[in-house]
Amino acid sequence: MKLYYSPGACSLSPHIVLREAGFDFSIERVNLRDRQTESGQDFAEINPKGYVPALVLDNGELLTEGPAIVQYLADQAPEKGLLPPVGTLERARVQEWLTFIGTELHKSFSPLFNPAATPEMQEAARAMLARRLPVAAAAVASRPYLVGEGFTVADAYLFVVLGWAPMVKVDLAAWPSLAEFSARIAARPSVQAALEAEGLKKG
Ligand SMILES: N[C@@H](CCC(=O)N[C@@H](CS)C(=O)NCC(=O)O)C(=O)O
Repeated sequence: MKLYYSPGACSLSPHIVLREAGFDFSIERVNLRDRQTESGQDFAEINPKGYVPALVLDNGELLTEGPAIVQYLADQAPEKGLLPPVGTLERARVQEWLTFIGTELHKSFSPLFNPAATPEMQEAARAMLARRLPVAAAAVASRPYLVGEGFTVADAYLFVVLGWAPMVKVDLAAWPSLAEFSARIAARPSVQAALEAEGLKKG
C-alpha cells in the first residue's frame, strides 16, 4: 500500500493507523500548492479529488476520505483492536466520533488555513471551534481514549486535528484535558514514528 500525504495534514491519521496496524506500506509526500508528488507525478492523476489522504491499495485501487481509509485499515487487522466489531454500539461510537471530528472539528479548522477565507469566515470558524472543542474535551476528561478502554482510529484523528490548533492560534488552554489527551497519544511509538517519517519530530 502507498499513502499520499502532506506533513501534519489529516493524512497523518491514516499514517498513524498504518503503523498501529503493523502493515507493510510506503508513503509519498504531496505538495498541496503545486499538486506534485515527491517523485514528480501530477497528483491529480493519482487522486482526481486533489487532496490527501489518498491510499493506493496493493491491487492498484484508490481509497480516499480519511474516515473511510482508517476504518478499512482497522478492519484488515482486527486483532489490533483499532475498531470494534461490526454491529456493536462501540463501533457506532467510533463512527460517531470520526464523523464529529471530520465535519465539526476538521472542517472548522479548514478556513483558518485557507488564505481565500474572509475574516468573517475565519471568525465564524473560530466560534464554531469554541462550541465544538468542549465536546471532545469533556469526552477525554474522564477517560484516556474516546471510546472504550483502548486506542481506536478515532483517537488518531482527534490527535491530528488538535495538533493544528497552535498553527492557527486556536488556544486550547481552556480545555486541559485536550492537551493531556494529545500528550498521551503522542507518546505512542506509532505516532512518534509517523511524525518522524513526515519530518515533524522536534529536537
Ligand atoms: N474529505 C476529505 C478532506 C481531506 C482534506 O481536507 N485534506 C486537506 C489536508 S487536511 C487537503 O489535502 N487540502 C488540500 C485541498 O483541498 O486542496 C477527508 O476527510 O479525507
